Amino acid sequence: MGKDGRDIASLVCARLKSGGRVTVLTGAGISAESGLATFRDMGGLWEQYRVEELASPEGFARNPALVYDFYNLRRAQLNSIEPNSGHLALATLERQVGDGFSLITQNVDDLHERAGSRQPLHMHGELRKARCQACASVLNWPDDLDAKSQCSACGSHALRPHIVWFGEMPFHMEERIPASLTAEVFLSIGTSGHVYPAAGFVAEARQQGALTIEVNLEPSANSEAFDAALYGPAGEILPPLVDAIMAGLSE
Ligand code: BV8
Repeated sequence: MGKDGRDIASLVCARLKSGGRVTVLTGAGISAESGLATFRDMGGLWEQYRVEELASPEGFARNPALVYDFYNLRRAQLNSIEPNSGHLALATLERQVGDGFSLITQNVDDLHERAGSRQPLHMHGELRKARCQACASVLNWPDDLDAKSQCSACGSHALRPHIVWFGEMPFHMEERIPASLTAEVFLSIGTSGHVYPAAGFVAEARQQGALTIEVNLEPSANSEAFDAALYGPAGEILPPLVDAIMAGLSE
């Protein structure tokens, strides 16, 4: 890790040593090295589909079978991929920092959990869950979902992917995300900064005095809001960065 990385690690340590908390926001980029397609990069999922047809209530109402299939395809992908070193490094940092650590993810995969993160805030929902439109129950759903799938709570056949679509309110916006944006360090990883309200979190954290850091392949759409940045694959950047932070905390 170069000088920039070491400098950033020491800045983070200085904040954490004085009792500071750290909030991490992740996007599709942290799962890219596990083999999950990102939305915007070459071959990104949205290039193959029009997003309005898929990730929106209107698209689901218009063609539920297409939307069920889109999520069934992505859910099935989860069975053949593993968390990568970026997910694992974040879980290590979480164990070190303890209660002062919050993880907000835009991702709907379960790779953070499988890497050992205890309770990521899935603001855009989760692929391996279904939600009943009749009784609002949220059910674990690791397999294919379709119009014939039955709710185990109320017996209806009105299950949808437990995913936040465009135009829908993201989860945890009332209390847990605002609380986590008061942290002293805000670390954004693998997100292009296009999708709101997530893309606005860095400005909120900065306004509250956070040290803001971006780790991404290239500058995101909101890169000017970050105090510092490390560009490259998260799976290569995060392990040495977390190691340097841990070393600094143990001095
Ligand atoms: C809402 C679930 C109201 C679905 C998703 C006009 C202007 C501004 C905003 C809007 C607008 N018109 C409409 C809006 C609002 C809209 C929005 O932001 N639209 C955008 C497209 C303009 N937002 C909404 O509708 C949201 N709801 O606003 O409700 C509201 C608001 C506030 C409070 C109350 C109510 C709902 C948005 C949620 C939509 N659902 N996901 C699904 O997954 O199928 S979003 C979806 O997009 C994914 O969750 C994904 O996370 C996200 C894409 O963003 P990224 O994660 O950043 O992924 P991306 O591919 O874009 O970038 C990856 C980055 O990683 C790249 O920069 C790449 O360089 C980098 N990378 C790649 N490999 C690596 C890497 N980095 C490091 N290492 C690597 N190896």
